[in-house]
Amino acid sequence: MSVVGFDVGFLNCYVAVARAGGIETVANEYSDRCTPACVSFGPRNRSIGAAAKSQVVTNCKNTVQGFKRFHGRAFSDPYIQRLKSSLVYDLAQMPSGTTGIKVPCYFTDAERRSVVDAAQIAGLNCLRLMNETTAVALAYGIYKQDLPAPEEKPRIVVFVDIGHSGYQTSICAFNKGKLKVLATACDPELGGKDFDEMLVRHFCEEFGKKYKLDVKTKPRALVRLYQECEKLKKLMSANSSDLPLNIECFMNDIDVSGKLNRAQFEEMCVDVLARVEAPLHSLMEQAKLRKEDIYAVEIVGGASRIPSVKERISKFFGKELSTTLNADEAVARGCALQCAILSPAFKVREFSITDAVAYPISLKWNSAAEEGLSDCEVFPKNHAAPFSKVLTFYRREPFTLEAYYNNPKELPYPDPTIGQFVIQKVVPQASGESSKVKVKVRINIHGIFSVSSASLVEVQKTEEGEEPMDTEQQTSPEKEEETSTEESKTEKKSDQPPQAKKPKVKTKVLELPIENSGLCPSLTSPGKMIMQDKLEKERNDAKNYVEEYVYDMRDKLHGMLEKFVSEDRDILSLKLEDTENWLYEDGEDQPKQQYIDRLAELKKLGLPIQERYIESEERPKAFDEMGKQI
Ligand code: ATP
Ligand code: MG
Ligand code: K
Repeated sequence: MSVVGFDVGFLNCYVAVARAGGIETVANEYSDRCTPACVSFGPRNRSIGAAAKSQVVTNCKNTVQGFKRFHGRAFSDPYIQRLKSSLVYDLAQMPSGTTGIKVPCYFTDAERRSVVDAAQIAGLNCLRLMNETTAVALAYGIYKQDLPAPEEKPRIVVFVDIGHSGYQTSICAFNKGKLKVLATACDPELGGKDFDEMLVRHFCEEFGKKYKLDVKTKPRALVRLYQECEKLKKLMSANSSDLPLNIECFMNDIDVSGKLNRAQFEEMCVDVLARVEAPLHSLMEQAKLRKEDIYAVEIVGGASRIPSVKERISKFFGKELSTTLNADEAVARGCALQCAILSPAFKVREFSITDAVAYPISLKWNSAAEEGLSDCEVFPKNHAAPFSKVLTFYRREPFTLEAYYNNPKELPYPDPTIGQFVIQKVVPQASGESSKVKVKVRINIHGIFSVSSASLVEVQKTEEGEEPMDTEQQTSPEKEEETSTEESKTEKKSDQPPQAKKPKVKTKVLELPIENSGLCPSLTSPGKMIMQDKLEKERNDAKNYVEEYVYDMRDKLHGMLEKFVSEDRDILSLKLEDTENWLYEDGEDQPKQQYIDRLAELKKLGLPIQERYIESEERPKAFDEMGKQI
């Protein structure tokens, strides 16, 4: 058994595996530790990673990159609409209203569910879906030997991850054996891509003037320009002098060239750079800490290498940044560490992680007491997660709880709905009074919200003298808390008989079914694509068998089988040649069965020859055997 941590980035993916000796970032089939987050849909099958990336230019319409931010988004989402124009491939609206990428598509559902589903489809058991900066925090903390003792003042560290598409920060408190995320802040639309965008815009303009080229009209040229600009951006991180950008046969057979230096680059990126500070401000404000309280600021993510980005962050905190973690691999390594901790197969130092709720969650419901809606914030911002809470309602009939993000302004999505949960089979008490209904809401280890269970407490009058029985059990390993909803409190006052006259009662707990609705539907038939890839492989294999047989048999006809061919030699030779030609012409691209049939035809001719050969080989041996027996 092995446990693996994945960092699925917008641009790049990293995979780290826990081994006996520690965490190791693994290389892909090209011996590269970084795998492009890229899928290319060919006419018959998919290629993934580096193989797909190599088709970005040739198969640009069907090669998808940067899909990380599309998971679970509605097609009408302004983010999608804004991005649409800058993408080379086409986006489409799925029947469910979510965003599909126009190639065989399989993305729907809200992000986390979608990722957990995707992992399951890939045959992986997702132990924990982690926030990137939390994974980084774990990778930082677990090896530190000098963390303050549990009762001491915690060590405060800020983590900053700037990738290709997004910028996230968190502030964490460390003590020996544990970390707690105090606050998080992000700009989900600030990353390396924005710097690329500025460069592309600049060169489009320049080439427009200099060569009269309208680059935006040619997707292929645009894709190449993006690639070159990204390279230039990286070079500028290490060099401040003038650097060239040359592309041969760029458009209309024209070679283009330009140059740029870091100072010019920074000037054209002032607006982008200005956005670096806002999340840092928010972070400090939420955590209610002073800059002096911070022990270190750790930066990771590819775009954290841009000198002017580093400068801004460093200036904000008034301290040198620390880069003790591997900027590219820290997320994957942190995830692998978490898996190793969670897996019984590994002995790892215990390290407890308390994450923070990024977006506050509320429930609303139809009030039984008054007309109208009531609501309650169940998980405020920065509330510890994972976590369960039990809410108490007094009801006579089934009711619906609607979960939603209550601060849509800070949400990266325009739709704040999480889902509706119908608590079914609620009935009044035998006495006609409302029943006490306990509803458990939770944020699980993946950060996914749900109304996870509901139960009705049935009150039964008991024989005199019998003790009331406490049937409530806490089984959840997660932190749990019990609260009453406002409504239940008021009902409690009016509905319940005065304490003094309280008869001896026995309670029985009935589990109630919950129906989810409004949650995005699960992923659609990716099995079909896995099937397609499998069939394509089988088809290729069948073709290869024919080819192999042709070459093998031709060799043998001139070698070991030579003595055993008679008039059938010419027929077979002809047939082999014929098949070879067919393979390069009409037979290049045929259904699997065609290859199987061809091979069978060849074998029908070849087999008698091979049999004669085997017989002649076996005969002397058989004589030997007989001789021995006599
Ligand atoms: P995200 O975290 O946003 O989903 P990601 O994890 O795929 O994206 P990273 O691999 O962390 O992103 O970073 C990729 C970005 O970093 C790209 O924009 C890349 O051009 C940029 N980058 C990498 N190295 C450098 C460098 N030396 N200088 C400037 N930018 C760099
Ligand atoms: Mg990343
Ligand atoms: K373990």
